[in-house]
Amino acid sequence: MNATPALDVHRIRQDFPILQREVRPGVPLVYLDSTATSQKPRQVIEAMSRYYETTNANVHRGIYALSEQATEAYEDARKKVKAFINAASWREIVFTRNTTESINLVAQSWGRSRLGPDDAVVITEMEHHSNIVPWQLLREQTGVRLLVVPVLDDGTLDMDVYDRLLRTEPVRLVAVTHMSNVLGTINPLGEMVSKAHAAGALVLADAAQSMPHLPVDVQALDVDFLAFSGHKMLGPTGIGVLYARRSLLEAMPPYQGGGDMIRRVRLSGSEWNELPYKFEAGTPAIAEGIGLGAAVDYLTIVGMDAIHAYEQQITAYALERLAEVPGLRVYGPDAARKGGVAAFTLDRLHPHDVAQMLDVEGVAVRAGHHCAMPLHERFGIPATTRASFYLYNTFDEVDALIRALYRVMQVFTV
Ligand code: 7TS
Repeated sequence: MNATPALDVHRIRQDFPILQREVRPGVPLVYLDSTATSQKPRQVIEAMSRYYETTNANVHRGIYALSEQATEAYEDARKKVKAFINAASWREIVFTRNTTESINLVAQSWGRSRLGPDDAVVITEMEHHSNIVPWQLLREQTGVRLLVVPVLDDGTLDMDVYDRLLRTEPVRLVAVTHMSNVLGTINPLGEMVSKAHAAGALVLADAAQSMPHLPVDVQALDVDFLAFSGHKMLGPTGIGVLYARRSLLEAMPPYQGGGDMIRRVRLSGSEWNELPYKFEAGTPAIAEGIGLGAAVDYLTIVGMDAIHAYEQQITAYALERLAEVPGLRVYGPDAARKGGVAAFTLDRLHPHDVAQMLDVEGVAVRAGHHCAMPLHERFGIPATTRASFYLYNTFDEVDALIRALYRVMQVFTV
């Protein structure tokens, strides 16, 4: 028996003001681009407005009540994130701007102080540019080697190559996406971590796509670093998270210097603040942190198991309907092994034309390389059209996508 409670999608939709709007008069919005950024529920928008209307002050500074309340609200959000990912301590939750900044922090602080030409970092062919380019920059700075796990035709990682690299190369870090933003592939992160640890390597997981859609438990996964963005998980832009094991953070040098990250500054030298503030220079994104806390509350009440189960159902339905469309090819594994993403090509039609025509019908999808150019190159295509699903999407919206695709084909074959 499946004990997971079903989602009441129609009730959930009532919480998202933007989903009530029409793109043009008479054309309702069908938002299928949550992989790029999710929509925000009223609870998140209101938490941020309430902060500005009632509590706005700088944090960690004031002696006065307002600043103390602002600090409490902001630090409360950090504790919510800690509980959401089951970190051992709130001191392991570093607030950043987004996934990209979290990964750059690890590369520039941990990587730059520890890696050299005799070391290797392993990435994969399915990474977002934000988990490729920081390591290329690090390679230019330190001479560290960058090794790549290929993607198989079915959109999964070549685990034989992964095993071989760990066996034969001086791998110090594996930087891998938990879930692909194009193929939707959910990688076997727990297994990859235990293999990496056995070989003496650490693991950084890019959880930009998994955190919004799957239950993620950093202690169960035993992962060393984990990066994600607030804006893809119902929260605002401008706030992201780096989780790292406390012992690693303790040993790492600061990433940026400035206010808040110091304990004492003398002109001859400075001492660093305690965790996590050592990595949070300058006035942080206070309202955004509070908004992320509200998003975490929202996801927790709905339940990550329920969200994941619903997304598997709607994705299976979408893949089934897309398979009916002549000349359409979806990339990535079957619904059981992927999250709510369907990136596809249509014979003889350019993905940008497809996305533009879908927009006429009110269907918002993204077209392009989705910041994963090496992955598109691997499949020999310059671009895909990508539809993605979240807890507020309905089966009717999948039908609207399919109807719109048939109209696109009619227009282009006349
Ligand atoms: N990693 C993955 C797997 C992603 O999907 C993205 C964003 C990022 C990192 C970077 O996140 P950011 O918040 O730092 O920008 N992915 C997408 C996308 O697929 N379409 O737009 C952004």
